[in-house]
Amino acid sequence: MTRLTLSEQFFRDQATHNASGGLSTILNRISLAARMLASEIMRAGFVGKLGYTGTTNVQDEDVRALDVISDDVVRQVFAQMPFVAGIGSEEMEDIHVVPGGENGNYVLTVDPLDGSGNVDVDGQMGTIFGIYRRATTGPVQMADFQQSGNRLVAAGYVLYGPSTMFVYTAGGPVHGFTLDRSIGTFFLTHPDLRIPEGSGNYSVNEANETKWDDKTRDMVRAFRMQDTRCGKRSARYAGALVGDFHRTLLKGGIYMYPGEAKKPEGKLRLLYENAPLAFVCERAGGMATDGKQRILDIVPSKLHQRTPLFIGSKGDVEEAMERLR
Ligand code: FBP
Repeated sequence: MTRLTLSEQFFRDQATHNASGGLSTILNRISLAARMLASEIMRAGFVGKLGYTGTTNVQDEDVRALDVISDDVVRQVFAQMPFVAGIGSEEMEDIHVVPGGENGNYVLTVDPLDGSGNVDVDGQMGTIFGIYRRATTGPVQMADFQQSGNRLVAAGYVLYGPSTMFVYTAGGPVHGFTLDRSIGTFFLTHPDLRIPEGSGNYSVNEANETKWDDKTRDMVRAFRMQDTRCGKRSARYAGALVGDFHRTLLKGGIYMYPGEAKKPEGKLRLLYENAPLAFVCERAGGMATDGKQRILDIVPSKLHQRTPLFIGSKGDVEEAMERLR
């Protein structure tokens, strides 16, 4: 059976959405970055690229060697990319103006290596991306990124696990592709993904329980005690948002990163983590909120703005929200 390749699917989406040739070119570049990163991750142990660099990033988080490598890959792959004017990245403090992208119609948001804490233990990691049409003309500026997730043109993620998967939507169905490493090509393996209802796991770092407010604590306990309309749920937590979300997308359930009493905005970033995954989740029939409102309705004010995240099967997210009211 000859499977569609990623590029062929992109061209189909482009035709459906009358997207300029730029969109499929951008998606193909993201696919190139994904294949480069998959190779870097596989070789990191051989070439001494595990562990920390001894520096911290704009998030005041310890930077790992692979964080630097993933940032370099994104910069290289998008340099002289005429369709992308600017990039908002977890690893860059300010907007990255793309050399040669002055006339680009799009901006890219990216978490180059999500779950980098898993690199030393050969755990799941990912890359998350979102693509917006520019909101302004002239030099790229913050206003181009101050768009709600409703205005995303395309979004998705790459999962580096036992296999490397590329999952995206261009506003229509969500499609999953698996990398054939022997020929460096992604092939369609999961067409038109739909998130199941009434099944799956709940996924949250319960070690944070003492930091939550009472309603959050009671809500998570209800899932743990299987005392919700969602019935029996096992706990799963990969420590990598992309891995936990991908399992939730395929099996159903809910992933939560709640706000904390002292950090009500939580840990995860809106522009390059929560909004792209919310776009995928809703196009697959699921739901994503910050506990009160749709993630996709939130207009970012800052590049690295954080929000709480409750994402997954509609029934699970609705139950979590009812218990948080
Ligand atoms: P980054 O690794 O890109 O900073 O992403 C944040 C993250 O690692 C998520 O991937 C993961 O779900 C979460 O933090 C884990 O946080 P914690 O260790 O606090 O549970």
